[in-house]
Amino acid sequence: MNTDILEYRRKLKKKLSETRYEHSLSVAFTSVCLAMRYGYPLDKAEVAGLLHDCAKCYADSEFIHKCEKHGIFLSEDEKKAPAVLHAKYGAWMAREKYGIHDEEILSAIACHTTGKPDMGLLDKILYVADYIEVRRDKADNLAEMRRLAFIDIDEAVYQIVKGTLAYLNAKGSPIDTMTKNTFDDLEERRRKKHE
Ligand code: DGI
Ligand code: FE
Ligand code: FE
Repeated sequence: MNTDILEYRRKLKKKLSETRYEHSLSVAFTSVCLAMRYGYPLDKAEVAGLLHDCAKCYADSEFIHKCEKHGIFLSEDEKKAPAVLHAKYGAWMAREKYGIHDEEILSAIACHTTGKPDMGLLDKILYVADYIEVRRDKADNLAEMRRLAFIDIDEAVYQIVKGTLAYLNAKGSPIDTMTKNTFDDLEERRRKKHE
């Protein structure tokens, strides 16, 4: 048994609110299920899921200062969309505070909010697990995404990014270039696959 995971859990539980900790556990378990389905190492999926929101112990307004303090580069539109910053800062915390050095885990945490072009399997697993985990109840396409996730993960990622962009546009929220780039990359791949 990987005892590190128990240590990560103890530490995380002290840092996060009860509901955020429950969400993190749930994302870990959902990531493991998707890893079983798509043939990815279960232990890495579990750690990525557990720690993906480890920076959510801070308010969005704190991240710009924290990133500057630790020399983490932020683009201008990242600064305008602070909701995305806990992912980048979370990857930094996973490395520095939890001792995670696996680049696939760090990548998945860093891009779990916006996605990124050319996502790897763990990036996709975490992105989808974060959206479909059992405690989520807001999005109206949850039932369909929960089904699709286990049939075609690429299509699930595409649909979730598309829905997120529509939701942000409707709210008038600033869109991070990375979210847009993720969508363009996925559309291009989808077009090639279907032609
Ligand atoms: O941290 P969680 O709540 O578990 O989920 P998350 O990290 O996926 O964050 C979800 C929120 O991030 C959701 O309300 C959509 C928002 N988001 C994703 N891409 C962008 C964005 N918000 C802005 N402003 N701009 C983006 O590009
Ligand atoms: Fe998050
Ligand atoms: Fe999350």
